[in-house]
Amino acid sequence: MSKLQFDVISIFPEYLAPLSLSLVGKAQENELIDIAITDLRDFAQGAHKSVDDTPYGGGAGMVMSAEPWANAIESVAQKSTGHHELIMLTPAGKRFDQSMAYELAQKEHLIFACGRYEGIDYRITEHYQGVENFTVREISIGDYVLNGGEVAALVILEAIIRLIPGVIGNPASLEEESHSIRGEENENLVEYPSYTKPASWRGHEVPPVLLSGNHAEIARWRSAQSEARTRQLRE
Ligand code: 6GU
Repeated sequence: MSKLQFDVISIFPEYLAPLSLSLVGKAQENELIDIAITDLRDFAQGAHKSVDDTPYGGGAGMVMSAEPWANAIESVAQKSTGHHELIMLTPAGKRFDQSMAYELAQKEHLIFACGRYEGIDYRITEHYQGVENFTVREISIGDYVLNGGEVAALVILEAIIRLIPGVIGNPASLEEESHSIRGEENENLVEYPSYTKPASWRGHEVPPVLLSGNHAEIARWRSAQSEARTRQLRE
């Protein structure tokens, strides 16, 4: 299996520094994945290295220009010969979820375009939809507005990378966590609560069933907790 390639394009490369920490950092050290960060400014033209301009049609704020983005995208795409998933990070995109994380974890090359200001000239999305070997997706991480796509890229990368075989020490833990647990109608459920020693802490007791050693009953209790917590969240 060839390793997954991730490229992140941003005008604030320092914002992506956490990618060298923890499990994601280790996955790179262990060569399970490769993450390269590209500074959009390196592809800006002119003495002022400008990457934005005023919006056609008027309105507040600035729009990121197409040409530096195209040059940056083509620079990272030419490193590999296969298919490229171009991910446009925008609050106007499709909401990211666990099933999307599983889907993206199967791809060979993901390019994250971190827009800032009022976004990227929409012709970037339109153009690459028509370019061979490219799939373009517009993705949001939730219904609120961030200053740019960098934090969203960190969120999505972490969710994807932990699903790649070998990244997490105990892959069984992936099956028992929120959004991987299946309900009776195959819907996503959140995780049951967890406890560790001591059995009594500041007057709060661990639910006795967890100390019973009865695995069937523990499994039943945990399913019931997942169902109840999920139902409560959706009320
Ligand atoms: Cl991907 N970008 C920005 N700027 N804001 C967001 C977002 C993305 N997802 C939710 N809010």
